[in-house]
Amino acid sequence: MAVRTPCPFCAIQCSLDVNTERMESGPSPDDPISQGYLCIKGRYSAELTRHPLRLSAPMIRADRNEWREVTWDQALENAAQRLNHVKRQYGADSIFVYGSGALPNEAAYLLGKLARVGLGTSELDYNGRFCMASASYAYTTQFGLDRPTATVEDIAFSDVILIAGSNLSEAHPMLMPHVQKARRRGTRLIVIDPRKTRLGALADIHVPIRPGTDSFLAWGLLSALIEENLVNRDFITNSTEGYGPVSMAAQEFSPEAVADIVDISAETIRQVARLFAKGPRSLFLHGRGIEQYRHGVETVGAFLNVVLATGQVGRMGTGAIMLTGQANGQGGREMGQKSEQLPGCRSIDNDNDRRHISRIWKVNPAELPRSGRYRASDFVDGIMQGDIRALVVVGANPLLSAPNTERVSEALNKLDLLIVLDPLMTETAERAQIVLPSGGFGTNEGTVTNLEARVLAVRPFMNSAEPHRPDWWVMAELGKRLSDPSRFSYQSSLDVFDEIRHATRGASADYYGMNRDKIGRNMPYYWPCPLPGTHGTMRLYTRNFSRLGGRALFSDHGPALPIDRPDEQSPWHLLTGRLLRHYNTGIQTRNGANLPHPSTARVSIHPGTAKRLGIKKGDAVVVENRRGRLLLSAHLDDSLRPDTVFIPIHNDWLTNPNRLIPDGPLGLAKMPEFKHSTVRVTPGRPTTHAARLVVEPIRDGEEETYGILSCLD
Ligand SMILES: Nc1nc2c(c(=O)[nH]1)N[C@H]1C(S)=C(S)[C@@H](COP(=O)(O)OP(=O)(O)OC[C@H]3O[C@@H](n4cnc5c(=O)[nH]c(N)nc54)[C@H](O)[C@@H]3O)O[C@H]1N2
Ligand SMILES: Nc1nc2c(c(=O)[nH]1)N[C@H]1C(S)=C(S)[C@@H](COP(=O)(O)OP(=O)(O)OC[C@H]3O[C@@H](n4cnc5c(=O)[nH]c(N)nc54)[C@H](O)[C@@H]3O)O[C@H]1N2
Ligand code: SF4
Ligand SMILES: [Mo]
Repeated sequence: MAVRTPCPFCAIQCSLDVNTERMESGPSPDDPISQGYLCIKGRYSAELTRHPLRLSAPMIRADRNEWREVTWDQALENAAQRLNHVKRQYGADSIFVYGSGALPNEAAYLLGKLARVGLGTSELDYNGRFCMASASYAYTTQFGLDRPTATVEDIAFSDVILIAGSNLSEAHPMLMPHVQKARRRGTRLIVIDPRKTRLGALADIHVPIRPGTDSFLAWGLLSALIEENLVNRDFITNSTEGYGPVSMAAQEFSPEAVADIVDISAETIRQVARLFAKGPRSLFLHGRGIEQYRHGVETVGAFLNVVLATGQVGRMGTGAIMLTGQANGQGGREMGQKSEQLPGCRSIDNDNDRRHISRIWKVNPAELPRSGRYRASDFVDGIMQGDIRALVVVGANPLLSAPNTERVSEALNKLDLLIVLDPLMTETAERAQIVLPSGGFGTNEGTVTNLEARVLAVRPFMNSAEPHRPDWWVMAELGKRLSDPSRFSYQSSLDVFDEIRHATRGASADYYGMNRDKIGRNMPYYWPCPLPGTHGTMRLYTRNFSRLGGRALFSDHGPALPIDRPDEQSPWHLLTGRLLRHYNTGIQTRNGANLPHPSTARVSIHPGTAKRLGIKKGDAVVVENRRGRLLLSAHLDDSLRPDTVFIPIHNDWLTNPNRLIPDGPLGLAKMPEFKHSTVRVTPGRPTTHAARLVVEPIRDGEEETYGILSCLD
């Protein structure tokens, strides 16, 4: 039997047909994006159902004692009792709930309700803080909605594609055929990335920018547009506001003035500006490479200024696409697990929004908590200061994914109570007192919203006798035990979706008009979808923007440099990012049974730099700064700038680059500066057995093009 469900990995959400006898994933041939192909992660996704770390039952333990397998009823009772105990002792706000963009919409929605109604805590946030927070902030303030303006279909219709800070061929591989299709039509490709990735190698212009300086580049582009009279005056006058002061400020950042800062010639900057303005249809795509900086909001904002100044939005083949990362990174951020938001991207401070949600949740608006003091990016401070005593982590592995991991580890050890909901025994779960086998591929059910804001049905296919339960069910069961049970009685995930429709009615992320039966029959729905009988809006802003008054806003935030700067102690830029075959903290892919996973415990160094440092391919290398020290294997890579090294984020506890990443200061969106730090690199000597294993030579031959596999033969 084949069950149709989306891929458990990236936000493209390619549809899979899972053969449940052979337990194998194949592509759904009629999927509009993947069209009969899959990347290697999707192809081998069914490995997750036989993952060696898959939990076999709910587990509890007293403090550091041995784990004990228990029934669901015992586990839920125990969780509720221990949470209530912490709440009685230290107050509701001593409990921090940490959600995830891996959760389906129903689970993300109920997680927010569980925190705010079940526990009554204001301390709620999710791992999307690490992912989409900068882009969300910029799109919401400048355009009005937290969503890309265009869809994947627009890629093939554009004449110029500008891509900044995205490793598309590894992180969103199934978009590559769409870029290739455009290229065959003659579309020009510009890629801004300090590394010449495979996408960069394809580009007409690759811009190997100095890390962390993209905001200067974007202001330089705007300045060139103004100076060369390439701005779209009609569009600016009719559809935007705030241009006057921004155009004045731009004069300071001419291509010549920023060239040294960004380490790109003024002529290249002008060339990029001209191409983008002339289009005729230009599209801007971006990933975490420009967003995961303290000034991510400012940088995205400066690029959106370029889109607005040239009027490249609202027509087919134009617009701005933030390349959302996690499976439900889009839905996850509009369902109300974000500290400052209620479902539908409603504001937790807006009285009308509070009244609307209070009515749906049957609580008094005055009782609805407000935004907490801490976010996913600084909950560690809350624990260290004794404000947070209990942590509930659902669908995330913050011990590896949060910055400054040594401090995260110290904080987890300080907690009175840690509860983790995950299909796998993660590094974070190993520190917990209660671990619940919740959700994940094959178990979960509900809906997800992909990077186009298109809603898809998630279907379970595992044997119902196994101990894993869908996340929505676990939230509802916990909710019933923590507060008035009637607030959490749902017969199925369909009931939860129905509540989501009403909760988001009239909000910016409006799901009210969607029909759950039809989503189940694979009909496409995009939000905003306010009217039943319609299918929502694919391409936004064809007439007006969604801000009050209908105009887009130019961002007046000036450019800024990264937190860490190279000096004698730490002369090299460190970049972090992804590899094709692995996923995020690697918990799902490092330990896979059959997937041929290369070692990730490596640091990529430019061959010239390696030579200067006396380092050869496969040598043990120490990469360190004042925050920590890693022993890695040297990987020589001439796609890097000579002043830059790169470490993948998928590594285990000992080799994880987040040991070196600053955990503050945080910027407007409270995004840590994940992409960058500065380090010293020296030849190392493996002294322990564990270290010798780490520096095993890297296998070659892992380079099939973008890992895209034809799976229909
Ligand atoms: N294979 C795979 N795919 C994934 C994931 C995965 O773990 N593995 N994770 C998913 C998730 S959650 C996310 S968020 C996305 C992330 O998708 P991407 O953002 O595309 O991936 P990253 O590798 O994090 O970073 C992208 C690029 O930013 C560049 N970069 C670093 N610093 C700078 C800078 O200062 N300026 C510029 N212009 N570029 C810079 C890096 O060199 C890198 O090539 O991928 C999703 N897809
Ligand atoms: N230095 C550095 N650090 C980074 C980044 C970077 O580029 N550089 N990127 C950041 C980004 S963009 C992200 S998104 C984060 C990711 O950080 P995390 O989310 O902490 O990392 P994952 O490995 O994706 O962990 C997801 C967990 O959710 C579980 N899971 C999957 N599906 C389900 C489900 O349906 N239900 C439940 N309950 N659990 C589920 C998986 O088994 C896994 O344990 O890392 C951030 N950290
Ligand atoms: S591109 Fe690969 S990882 Fe992303 S959804 Fe498609 S198959 Fe899954
Ligand atoms: Mo992400």
